Amino acid sequence: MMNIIKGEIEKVNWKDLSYTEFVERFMHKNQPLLLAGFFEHHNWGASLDWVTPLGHPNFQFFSSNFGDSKVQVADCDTREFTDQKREEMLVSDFIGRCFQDVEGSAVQSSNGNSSSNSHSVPYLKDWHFVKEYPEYVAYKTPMYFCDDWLNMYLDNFRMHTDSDTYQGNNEICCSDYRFVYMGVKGSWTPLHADVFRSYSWSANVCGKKRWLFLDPSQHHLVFDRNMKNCVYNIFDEVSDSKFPGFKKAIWLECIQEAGEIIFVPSGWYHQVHNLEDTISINHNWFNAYNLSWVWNLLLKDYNEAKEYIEDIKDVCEDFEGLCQRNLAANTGMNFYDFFTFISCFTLANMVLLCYINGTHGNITQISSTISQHLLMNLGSIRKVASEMKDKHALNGNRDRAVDIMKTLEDPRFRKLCMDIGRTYLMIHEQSHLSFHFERASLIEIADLTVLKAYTSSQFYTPEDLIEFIDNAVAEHGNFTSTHL
Ligand SMILES: O=C(O)CCC(=O)C(=O)O
Repeated sequence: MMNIIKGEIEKVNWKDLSYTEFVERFMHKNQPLLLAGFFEHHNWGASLDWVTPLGHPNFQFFSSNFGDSKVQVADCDTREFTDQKREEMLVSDFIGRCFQDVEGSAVQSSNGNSSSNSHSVPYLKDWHFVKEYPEYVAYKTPMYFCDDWLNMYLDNFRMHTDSDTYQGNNEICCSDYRFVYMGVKGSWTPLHADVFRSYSWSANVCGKKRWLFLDPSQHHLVFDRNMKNCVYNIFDEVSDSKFPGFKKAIWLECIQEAGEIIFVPSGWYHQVHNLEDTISINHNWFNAYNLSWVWNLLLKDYNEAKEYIEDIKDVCEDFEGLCQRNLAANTGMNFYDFFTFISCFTLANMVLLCYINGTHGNITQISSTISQHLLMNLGSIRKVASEMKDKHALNGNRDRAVDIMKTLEDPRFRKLCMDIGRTYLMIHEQSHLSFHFERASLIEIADLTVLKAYTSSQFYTPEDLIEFIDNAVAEHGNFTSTHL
C-alpha cells in the first residue's frame, strides 16, 4: 500500500515571482512549483472557448471545431508494457466515449482513480494542438517557460538527422512537445519521468488534478533490483520482494486547481490523477539549466541499447550505427541528433552575442543581461560537450558533420536565431530593442566573417565544439557561471 506523503509542493502567486527568481529558486535548483493566479491576469482563448460557464470542459466546442482531428486516447484501466494501452481515434469519438462513460457507473476511490466500471476510462493525451491549429491562438506560453530550446528547434528543424529513423513515425508525432490533455474524472497517468528528462509545465484550463512527486535522489526506490522495471501505479499493492525500496519512498503531493500551473523539474518521477473532468496544456522543454540531464539520459539509454544487442556485435557490420538507430527509436534522439542540436545552439548563441556586441558596442545594462544569458548558455553547452568527450561519444566520427557556413546561411537557422533573440528580449524585459532586432539583416545579425575565423569549417566531434566555443568566447567575453 501507499507509503509516506511527506509534504506539499511550494505554491507561489505569479505576481510574487520574477523571472530571475523563478530561475534561481526553481529551474536552477530543479524544484517543483505550483504557480497560482496566472490565469486571472492573462486572457487565454482556451479559458473562454474550452470551458462552459459552470467550469466544465466544453465538449460541444471541441466536437464542432476540432472533431475530425485524430488523437491518441489512453484506456486508463489497461496497462500495456510501461504505459496505458492507447488507441487512435477522432476527437468526436473520444467525446462520445466520455459521455458513454458518464452514463456508465464509474466509482471513485480515495486516490482519485476509478474502479469497478464496465466502461474503460478514456484519456486524450499528447495532442499536438498548436502544431495542428497554428492559426487558432488558444494560449501563450507563460514567460517563465519560454526559454525552450526543444520547441524552438523543432519549429525550424527536424530532430532526426538520419531519415531512416522517421519510418513508422508520422510527421506530427515528433514535430513538437506542446500538448493538450483531456480526461474525465478518474482518468490518470502512471508513474513516470518525462521524455528526455526535460522540464514540463502543465496548466489546468479547467478541472482539478492530484500530483504525486518523487525527488530524483530517490528514484531508485521505485525500481526493481536490476533498475529495469519501474512501479506502475503507486496506489497498487506493490510487491516488497520485487521493489524492496518502495515503502521508503517519500512523496510530495499537490492538488492543482483550475487556472493553476505546475512546473515539473527534470527527472522527478510523478503520477497524476484527474479529480474532475479536466483539460490541461502541457509542454516539455529543456535549456542550459537541464541540458546535462538530457545528455545523461542519452548516455544511459545508449549503454542499455548496446548491452541489449551485445551478442550480435561480432556479426554486425555497423554495430555502432545500429545502437544509434535503436537509441533514436527508443529515446527520441541519438548522439548525432543531440550533437547537431547543441552545435546549432552554439552557433545561434554566438550569432546573437556578436550581434549584441556589434550593435551595442558599449554594452548597456540592458544588453549585458542578454549577453550574460548567451554566455551562460555557451558555458552549459561546453560542459555537456566536455562530458561527451570524456565518454568518447562520436569519437573519430568523420561521416556526419555540422557544416558551419551552411548552417549560418540556412534560412531555418536564421529564423531560429530570431526566435531565440525575440524570446530573450521578452523574458529580460528589453522589448524596446526589438525594433532594431526585427529589422536587422542576416549580415548584421550573423557577422559571418567574424564567426568563420574561429575554427575549422565543420563540427565532427565534441572537441571541435569545445575549441570553437573557447575561441569565440575568448573574443566575446567570459562565461558567466552565475547559474551553473
Ligand atoms: O496530466 C497528466 O495526466 C500527466 C501530465 C504529465 O505527466 C506531465 O506533465 O509530465
